[in-house]
Amino acid sequence: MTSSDTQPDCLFCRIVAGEIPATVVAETDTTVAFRDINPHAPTHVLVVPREHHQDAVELAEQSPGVLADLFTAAGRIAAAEGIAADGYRLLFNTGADAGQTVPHAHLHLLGGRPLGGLVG
Ligand code: IU
Repeated sequence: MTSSDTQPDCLFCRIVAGEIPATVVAETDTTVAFRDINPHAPTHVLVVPREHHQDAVELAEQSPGVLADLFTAAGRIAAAEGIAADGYRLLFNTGADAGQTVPHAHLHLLGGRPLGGLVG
């Protein structure tokens, strides 16, 4: 699958379109951010591009400015959540072995507790 504006059978495209409910915490012209339904930290927000791209690398190749927008949005959300000073984690799972379950690029913003080191 390559990119397009939306994919009708994509869960996150449908959240972006407002067809599936989500707890949206921030929106921009290019991004939507909503709380993860299975949070791994007190703050666990997914920041997604409105455009459909299957993963972060495809997003970087096809819309690098939108990739940057995801990070800018995440930083603003971290500040709004009150976790910017203590720190937070930003990560993309890319592909099956990384545990990517939704093939629409999404930046995880995690914080609100010490997160420890990365584990496999
Ligand atoms: P992953 O990087 O593809 O593993 O992350 C997908 C995330 O999407 C995961 O943390 C789910 O809990 C989350 N999620 C969601 O927030 N809302 C949903 O309807 C579904 C998954 I399905």
